[in-house]
Amino acid sequence: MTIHDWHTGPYPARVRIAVAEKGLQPQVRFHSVDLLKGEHKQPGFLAINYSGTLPVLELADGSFIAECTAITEYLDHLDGQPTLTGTTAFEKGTIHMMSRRAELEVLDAISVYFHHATPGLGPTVELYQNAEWGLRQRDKALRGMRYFDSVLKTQSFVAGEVFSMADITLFGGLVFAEIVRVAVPPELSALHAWHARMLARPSVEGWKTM
Ligand code: GTS
Repeated sequence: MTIHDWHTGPYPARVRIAVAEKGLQPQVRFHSVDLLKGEHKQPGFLAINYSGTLPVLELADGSFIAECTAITEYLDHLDGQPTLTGTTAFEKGTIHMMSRRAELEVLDAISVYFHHATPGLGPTVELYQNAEWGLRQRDKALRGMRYFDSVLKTQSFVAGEVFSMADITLFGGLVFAEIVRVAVPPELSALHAWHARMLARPSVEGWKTM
């Protein structure tokens, strides 16, 4: 399998962590797509992912799967023993709900802030910017952090008592927040404690060096 990504990107981090959680590193080759040069917006890349985003998983038969959630589902089912996306109907539903919520309320919101209210990936890539929209999304992300702090006050992980894809998604949000210097408010102690537990996971420790 080949994963087309950018080694420090927050969304790529989600898939790199999933690869490590599943112990799939020996089966994966990484191919770097230069975001700063806008390679992800060139026709060659758009042919494999219409959305022009990273990461993209390329399979041996030449097919492609884009979107972190979809790639994580695929990887999680390779050995028939899903550990990241749940096994029962309730687990699967809850994990998808919380992962999507982490995208909507934190990760995607921070991403919009980055692309609209900061220089983002530079003038070659950022053809339209709306700073007010970006700042609103930063504030949305801060509200999202408060929500997840309240969730983590009553349970160990984002989707319950078991580590899952939803934790990886929220972690991606905090990776992006750190890059753009949106600090997690200090009083969100449950979110900080969860983040420290995430940083101690071998899959997370290793994602940058993969
Ligand atoms: N919904 C997509 C997913 O979940 O895969 C979003 C992917 C995404 O936004 N990826 C970023 C990207 O391609 C990569 S990174 O910023 O995390 O490194 N951004 C480039 C752009 O121009 O939007």
